[in-house]
Amino acid sequence: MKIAELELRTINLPLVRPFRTSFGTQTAREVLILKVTTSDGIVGWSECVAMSEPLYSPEYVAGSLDLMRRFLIPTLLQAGDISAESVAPLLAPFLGSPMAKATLETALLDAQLHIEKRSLADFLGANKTKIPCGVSVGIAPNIPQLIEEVSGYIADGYKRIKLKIEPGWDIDPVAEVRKNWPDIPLQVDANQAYSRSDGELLSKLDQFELLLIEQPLDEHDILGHALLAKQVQTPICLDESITSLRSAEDALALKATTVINIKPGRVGGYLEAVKIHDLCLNEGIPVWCGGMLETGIGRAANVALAALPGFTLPGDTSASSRFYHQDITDPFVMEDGYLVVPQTVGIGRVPHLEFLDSITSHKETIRV
Ligand code: NPG
Repeated sequence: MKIAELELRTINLPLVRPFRTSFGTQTAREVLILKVTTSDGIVGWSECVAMSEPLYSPEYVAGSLDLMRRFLIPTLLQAGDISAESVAPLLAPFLGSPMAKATLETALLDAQLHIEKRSLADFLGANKTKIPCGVSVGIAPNIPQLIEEVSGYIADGYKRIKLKIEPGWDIDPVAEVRKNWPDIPLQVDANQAYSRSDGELLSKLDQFELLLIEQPLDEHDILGHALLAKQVQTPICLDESITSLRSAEDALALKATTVINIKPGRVGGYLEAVKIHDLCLNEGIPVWCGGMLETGIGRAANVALAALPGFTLPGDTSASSRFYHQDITDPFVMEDGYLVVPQTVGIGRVPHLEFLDSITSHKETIRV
């Protein structure tokens, strides 16, 4: 496959409600969208999960754009005839930036699967046609508002609730949600907000029979997570710390994690995500698919990944309406707590161009 044209654009989508985490509050999502056209006129789409600011990871939208246009895209163009599988090795000399690299690999994979007339779900090895959905609930202004928000999601049919926590917003909100819904699968996500000395505090969460505590400590503190895992009974799940197959192997070997959140953008793409899935499946480690407020483009690909056999826990693969009044693609609509896995060619969704244009703040085209 030869690239003929790349179109990079940034869009802005308002969120249905503010989303507060320990690293900040989002009220809108700025997204970098990539369209690749091959020399045969085949099109592939992807989105970059980097946020506007480097608060969750070092990557951010303007930085990803710069990196892609300055280094990554020229390297792929210089390579000539390429496949999705050749993207990661070609871009390996450029350090870091898994999200930008994943964006290029995914758009090329979408195009490649259109050429092969194959769905992403089939290509990745999915064995399910629908997947159970979880929902991630931001830090609320107070407990009554949290309960009201969670009630809405339970009424919608979500099968698992994830509560964002931080110091000062942990034991009490979790206790209250557990009291209201004694049987709902429940987990918490700290986004690195705690420190090694918080073991005793976090062990107070054990009484609520949570599925897991996600990323309590700094992403680089693998030893700290291993020590914490001995102090708390609730399984520890790593998110930010897992940036590659190698880091997953290390964290498992060091017993720093017994569950893994796989986010394709964070690990450099869907091909690396499948390798982590395969490792975990072999080792009996449950995995689930994380989310980063994706539009229908990224969501479609995540839903395909979440249909692989090792994804035994519901992911942050919510309906489009969890975050957006209007998605840029046909929306993902939940039925009885499930989303249907796209079975059409490629990632299975294309943007609605008129709407996409109406929310585009920047667009540039690179022609070969
Ligand atoms: O369902 O898309 C979703 C959001 C799930 O909580 C969620 N994502 O830390 O996992 C996270 C968090 C996140 C959001 C991370 C935005 C980075 C950016």
